[in-house]
Amino acid sequence: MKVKMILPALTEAKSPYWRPIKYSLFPPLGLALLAGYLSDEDQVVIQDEHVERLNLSDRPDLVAIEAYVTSAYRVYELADFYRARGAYVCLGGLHVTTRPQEASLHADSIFCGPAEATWPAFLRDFAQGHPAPRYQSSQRSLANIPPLRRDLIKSNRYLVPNSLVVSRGCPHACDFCYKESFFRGGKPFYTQQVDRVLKEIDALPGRHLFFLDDNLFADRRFALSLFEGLEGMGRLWQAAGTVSAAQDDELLNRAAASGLKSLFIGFETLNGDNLRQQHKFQNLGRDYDDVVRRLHDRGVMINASFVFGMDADSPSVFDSTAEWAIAQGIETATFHILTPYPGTRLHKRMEAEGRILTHNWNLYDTRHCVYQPRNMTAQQLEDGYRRAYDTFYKWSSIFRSARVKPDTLSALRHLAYTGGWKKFEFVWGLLIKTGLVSRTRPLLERVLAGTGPLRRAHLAHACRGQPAPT
Ligand code: B12
Repeated sequence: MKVKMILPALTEAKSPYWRPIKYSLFPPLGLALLAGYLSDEDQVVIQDEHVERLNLSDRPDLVAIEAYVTSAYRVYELADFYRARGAYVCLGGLHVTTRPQEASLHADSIFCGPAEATWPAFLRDFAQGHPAPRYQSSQRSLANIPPLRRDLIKSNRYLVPNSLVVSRGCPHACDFCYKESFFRGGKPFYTQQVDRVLKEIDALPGRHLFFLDDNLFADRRFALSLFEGLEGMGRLWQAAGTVSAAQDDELLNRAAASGLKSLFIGFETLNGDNLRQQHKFQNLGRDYDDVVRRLHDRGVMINASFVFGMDADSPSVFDSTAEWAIAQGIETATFHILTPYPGTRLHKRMEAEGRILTHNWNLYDTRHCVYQPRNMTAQQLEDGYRRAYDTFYKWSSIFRSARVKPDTLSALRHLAYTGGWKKFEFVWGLLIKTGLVSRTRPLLERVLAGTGPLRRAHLAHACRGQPAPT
């Protein structure tokens, strides 16, 4: 059987928000996992529209498409196209789970929730000629998943092909998060076995790893045992965690010792009323300055995530948040406009209050305001969001931030990492177009590790003014 798996892209390349490097980071792991359930006789292709033009002249028997909220219309367009060509079309992923009726108009079968149990069930039904129109996940386990079909990923098109997901979900339940609806009807958080994860890591080339888990630190025992296993493997890794994990000395020390170099943290807001309203209790009362200090003291860079537009935000929130992040020496920041994703408690509340301004899913990309904010206009929110980005990433801010670092090596690493990520868009664009993006991986590893030219410059700086060794 010919099987085609597609990760469609969110918007047309003309969009002012299209950053080639952002979309050339990670391969579609969900699809590579689902491909692992197919038989050896099947001919399988995975295409990711973020990094390649789709081949639409093929005639697959079975098409599996992943839908995020922002790619929904493109997903439906592709699904209709392949159904018209006679293929059997399956749709799954986050948006399908939250809008099953909408998705089922374009699919032969839809899949709600994680598909580790439902996809193999469907494959059996399909082989027997009686597939169901809808599969709803209820069993949740990663114990018997097949190895990811990394051989189907065109790894030279990604900066970080060594990305992994070793858990699903998160034990917390914040109002704005997709998790609530996606994991409904089963366990909301579960992990792989550590031994399996370490085996998978062992087979990955290079040094760099990126864990895409929502919260790698959520199960303390699992995390400690993973970090213990990673120690001595010579890896450099990045992941996402919470402020509470950063305040857990043992966890953080172990993570740093095993190669943690940069952590994505959902600070979300500097305002406690906002945290309470969104039920993000795990951040309440935490000293954010202390979180930053602890990570920086251990040489861990920070990607701080903030959400603008919660009900306690006023128009001053943009400047004060960006200013805090710069003054703290935070390396990269991701700002978002609060987005009531369908299926979330936030969406329900906004709908009940009559505050949803549009159901155009293209705009649910955290860069547009799709609801009526409480203390400002939608325009003020969008303008302020862009201003926060401009302020945070202007060269003077980057230098100011680098200056608060305790030593020259960290300051140089800050300049290289932040500048490299945001200030050379045209170079990234060129590297991606010419297929050379994967060649920059060794450079990324050096920046993360603080070795090579960075260490030499640091030593030169440290030795300046001292008598030459005799
Ligand atoms: C990596 C990532 C990206 C990467 C690339 C995505 C990729 N290569 O897969 C990049 C950087 C490009 C990206 C971009 C964006 N992302 Co993103 N991303 C993620 C992240 C962190 C991990 C995805 C992942 O690998 N998950 C692990 C795999 C195993 O799970 P999975 O993909 O969901 O697949 C499982 C099931 O969904 C199901 N399944 C999925 N598809 C299908 C299809 C079929 C047929 C079947 C049977 C089953 C099935 O089976 C899999 C196994 O259970 C998630 C958060 C998360 N934890 O999922 C956010 C997330 C998916 N992103 C999100 C968003 C908002 C965006 C952006 C809009 C951000 C932006 N402003 O640009 C864009 C939109 C991209 C688009 N195409 O529309 C949201 C989506 C919200 C929503 N309701 O749709 C998430 C959930 C983050 C969040 N917490 O809000 N993203």
